[in-house]
Amino acid sequence: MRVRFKVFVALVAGVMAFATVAAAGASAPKLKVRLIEYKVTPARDFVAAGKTTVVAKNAGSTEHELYVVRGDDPAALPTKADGSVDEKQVDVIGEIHKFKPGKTESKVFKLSPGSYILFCNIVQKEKDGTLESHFKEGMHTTIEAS
Ligand SMILES: [Cu+2]
Repeated sequence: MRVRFKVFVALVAGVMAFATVAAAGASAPKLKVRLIEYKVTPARDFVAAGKTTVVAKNAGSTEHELYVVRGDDPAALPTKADGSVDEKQVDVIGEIHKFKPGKTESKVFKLSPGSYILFCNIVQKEKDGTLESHFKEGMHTTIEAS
């Protein structure tokens, strides 16, 4: 009887722990973002201020990454000679590191009210030796947190 009760208590505790974890995950709303050459396409261009889980899918055929920085105009971001954004001169909120085609990566970002630019900052060397900046090719978008 006593052993059974302990097993029962352990089971209840387990279920409660699972429910807590599930609830914590559910509390950060998701924003799906699709990455292809050379576009960043979010499911919507607004989120509630606070924590957002960005779920990025690499639907392209090369590696991509996703930076989240403060700002409302991609064209106004400071760039380097190769066309990529100068990460040291912008207000970086966070980054999903580069990942392979077909994969999905997610990360929680804490966004206070305001505008944010989402972009890929990979610079690729082409076969002919030229450098190709994904940002320069148009891999960016703007979202609003309110
Ligand atoms: Cu890219």
